[in-house]
Amino acid sequence: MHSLLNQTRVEFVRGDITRQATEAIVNAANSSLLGGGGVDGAIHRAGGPRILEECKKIRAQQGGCPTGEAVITTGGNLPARYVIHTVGPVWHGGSHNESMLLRSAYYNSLRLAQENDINSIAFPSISTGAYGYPVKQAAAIAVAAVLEFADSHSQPGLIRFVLFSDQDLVVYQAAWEEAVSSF
Ligand code: AR6
Repeated sequence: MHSLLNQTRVEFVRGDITRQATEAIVNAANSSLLGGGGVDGAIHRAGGPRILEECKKIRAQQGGCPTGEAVITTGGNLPARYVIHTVGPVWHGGSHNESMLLRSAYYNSLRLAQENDINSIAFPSISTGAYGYPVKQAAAIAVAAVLEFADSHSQPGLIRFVLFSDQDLVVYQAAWEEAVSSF
């Protein structure tokens, strides 16, 4: 499914983020930037050691990546030229600023892409795996952040959500339709 908003195309697909040929893919990282399981593990495995080398340099400069913020590295051996590493919040029941931090993770990733003149970007479902964020609530925040960004920026011209299951794909598509209809 896709949808056009001003000059931005927003797509929803089921797939593996490491296979995406967008200019950048987003990693659901942790603050250490040293890798982990889930999407993070898959990206480092597929992209090779150059990604971790650059993560370590960033860590040496700024001591990791706070929750809600984003940093950029090479894509190494991936089809994508860049990886934008962002850190979503761990779900603690919803009253620990989780929604604001999740929104920031998406928004700051898009801002970093735009600053680097990146014209296409793919997102996974940040925080809904190991970090336990309920997927319906996370999807509503993710699509709202994208809608808000695309409304005021013409770049990236392509924003793709890459969901790992059909179930998540349906949830994200429904969240998008709901958000667009009430925007
Ligand atoms: N492509 C697309 N989506 C994927 C892939 C893939 N290759 N692999 C998993 N998913 P998670 P989080 C989905 O746990 O919740 C790591 O250890 C997965 O099914 O990767 O933000 C980090 O180092 C789920 O829907 O990210 C952190 O410590 C979604 O991606 C922590 O996990 C996110 O799951 C971050 O946890």
